[in-house]
Amino acid sequence: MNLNCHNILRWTEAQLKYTYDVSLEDATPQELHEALGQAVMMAISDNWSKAKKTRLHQRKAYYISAEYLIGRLVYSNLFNLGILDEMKALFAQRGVDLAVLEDIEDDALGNGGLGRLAACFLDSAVTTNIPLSGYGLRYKFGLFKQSFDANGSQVEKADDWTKFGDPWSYRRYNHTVKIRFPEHTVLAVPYDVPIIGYGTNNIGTLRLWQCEAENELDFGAFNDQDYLRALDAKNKAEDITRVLYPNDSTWEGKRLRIKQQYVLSSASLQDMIRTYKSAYGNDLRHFADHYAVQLNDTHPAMSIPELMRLLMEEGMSFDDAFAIAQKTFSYTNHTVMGEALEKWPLDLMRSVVPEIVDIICRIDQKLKCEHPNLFIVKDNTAHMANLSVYVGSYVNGVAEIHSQILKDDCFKDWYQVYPERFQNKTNGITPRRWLGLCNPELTELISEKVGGDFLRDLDRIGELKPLIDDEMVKKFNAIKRLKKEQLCAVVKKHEGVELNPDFIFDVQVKRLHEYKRQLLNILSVVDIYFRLKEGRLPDFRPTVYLFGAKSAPGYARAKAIIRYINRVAKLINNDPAVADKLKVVFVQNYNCSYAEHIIPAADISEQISPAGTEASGTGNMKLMLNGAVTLGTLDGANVEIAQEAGMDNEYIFGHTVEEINAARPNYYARGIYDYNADLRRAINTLVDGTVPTDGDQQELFHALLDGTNWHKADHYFLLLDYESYLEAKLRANRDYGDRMAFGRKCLMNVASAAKFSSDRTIRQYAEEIWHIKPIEY
Ligand code: 26W
Repeated sequence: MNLNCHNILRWTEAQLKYTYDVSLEDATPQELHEALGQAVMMAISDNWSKAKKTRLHQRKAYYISAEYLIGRLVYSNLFNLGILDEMKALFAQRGVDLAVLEDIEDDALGNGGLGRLAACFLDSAVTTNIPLSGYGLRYKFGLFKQSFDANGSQVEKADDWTKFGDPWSYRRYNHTVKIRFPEHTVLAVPYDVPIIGYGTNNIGTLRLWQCEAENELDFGAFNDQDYLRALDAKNKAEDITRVLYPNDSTWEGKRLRIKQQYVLSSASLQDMIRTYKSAYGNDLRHFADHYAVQLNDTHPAMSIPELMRLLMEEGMSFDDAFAIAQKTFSYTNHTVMGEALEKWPLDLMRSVVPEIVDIICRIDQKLKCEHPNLFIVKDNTAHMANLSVYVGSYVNGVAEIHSQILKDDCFKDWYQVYPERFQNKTNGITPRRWLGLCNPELTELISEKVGGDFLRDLDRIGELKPLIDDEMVKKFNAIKRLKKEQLCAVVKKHEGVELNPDFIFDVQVKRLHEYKRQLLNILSVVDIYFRLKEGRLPDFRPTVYLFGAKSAPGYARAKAIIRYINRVAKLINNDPAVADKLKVVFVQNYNCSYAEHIIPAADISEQISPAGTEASGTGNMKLMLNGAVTLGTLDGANVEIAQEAGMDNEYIFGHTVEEINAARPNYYARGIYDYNADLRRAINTLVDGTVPTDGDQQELFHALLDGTNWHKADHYFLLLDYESYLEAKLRANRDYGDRMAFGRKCLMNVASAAKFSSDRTIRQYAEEIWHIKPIEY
């Protein structure tokens, strides 16, 4: 794109003048962000409308997702436009350091992996010119902001992300649609976010729906001085998109959640039908010839009956509507955790979306006629995953091992009837944000070697492999050291903790969940701490263990784990005996922007879920691309990471899926506890007072060793994998001592990361699921 940076600077100044009456020099970071955002929106507007016109008559795909974890847009947009450095220089000439925009908060309309994947997919689709648009919800409050109190407990605060405005979207009131519920009709108002591709004129669209009332004020009530009732309709409508549900992988059958899901589904389908009619006329029988729709997990699965409802409303028969829906939709599964699968009680659902329930029941009857052993409705409960497999073209998992588990376990009966529907699409990440933007130093080093613009074609990064020599390893190590220094400054600023950039940076950043086993990590750190004090680890290389994670606010055990890690950190960081060897830091409010600082600085990437639990993981890919070695199990995409980089370049440990399944029936965690004295000492700190607690770690202790009524002891096999975990962790620590050999492993990871570009993933969706081709712009 040919953008004039001087114009953008001038427009920014003009915006500042007439919206805030401030000069460039005096503007706050928020004012500058607003104005610069608006200037960039102006600069891209022609290309955006051209791209929309070009797409209108092409077969295209829609991604429907309840979550988009976009992160901060200002730097990535300038980066993708190819003007980040020039704009920085121009502003610098005027005495303004664009680094002040680090204060701008993220767009955090997602919880974790599933939402971040959706954001990476949009970036990749636009960059590769694949016609894909996104639909989502514009929550007033995104994922909560996290801090820790003096006890080390998580405290949540509302994320009012638009309080200073939102320069990166346009409100398109003229495309507002109505959503009908038995007790009220609400408006869904679209906000369009441009998705700016890298090295292309193409610009995509993410359309986010916001609920509003038809009539904001009841004047009758107002006249009666009943001001609360006067605003009743407004509040009830706005409640629907008020807040992102902060649960990551635990399912809750809440009324408001059904409403959210229905608004997302109905608004998006109505909008598609409007677009379809404007391009192809009123005959909807060819809907599926022109559009494919991808369901990001089952959160938007009501789209299936909703499309059928809309088609039948236009006079189509049930069978014809069914056939079109089946051709239109495909479904991606993102988890095998039973507690995450959406199962709506029919009565609850009927009270919110009665017509949708009727259609689901008809679909279920049809299914049971064809295949009496399969079901969508059972015990008066609708199983949304089954609905999505039945009324869809394809279902896919997100890493090879996960897709296999779907066929063997979760959807075994379905796989027998519809084997041709099951696919795999291994996840990916956008190399623009996760290398180009967050690690320009490493990007430059790679560019010098392989030349050209490898960020558009990550396959080329593989050309590094034969070029890795001592000189390159030295340069890589120097860059890693620089990224650690930069991270140290950020951690100092946000946590008040001083870290040493000469330490090994061992990193576990992801949502807090028992299955992700942050507790296993910290128990090994406690064990290492004791051993160091006993002089049993003479060659131990100084290491900082860095954690970043949010817990669902209602997830008591996850919160107890956060408290425990924070208290261990306090104990260790205040013990002068290990001050030059060991540090533990749990950063607050881990989010996209924090990740962009942490990931480039990491040496060791902790990916330690028991095999068969993490569907894929994508943080593992980001860390690999930035040259960290994986300390991980054979789970999710770790399997493919080790395949690509070679087992010798990772630290793989623990039981395989098969071994865990074999161990499960007779698993006895206490036997390992009794046998392994070092592990026992570490686990005992949950209850023996070595680590100050207020009794709330007692429950963790019992869950590990005794179990509860509903779970067997140590449900996630921490004790089973402990020995091989510690062995691998200490081996990595020892290997780090040979700086050249270790740096070579790191570089082999960088050079082997091509497969994990989301450009590759999105091309596979386009070819193998949506059957669409890139467009010329
Ligand atoms: C309804 C409650 C709920 C909320 C979120 C259920 C399930 C989810 C998501 C499916 C959880 C999620 O984010 N899954 C992650 O998806 C990533 C992208 O595919 C994978 O890399 C992670 O392994 C998976 O945990």
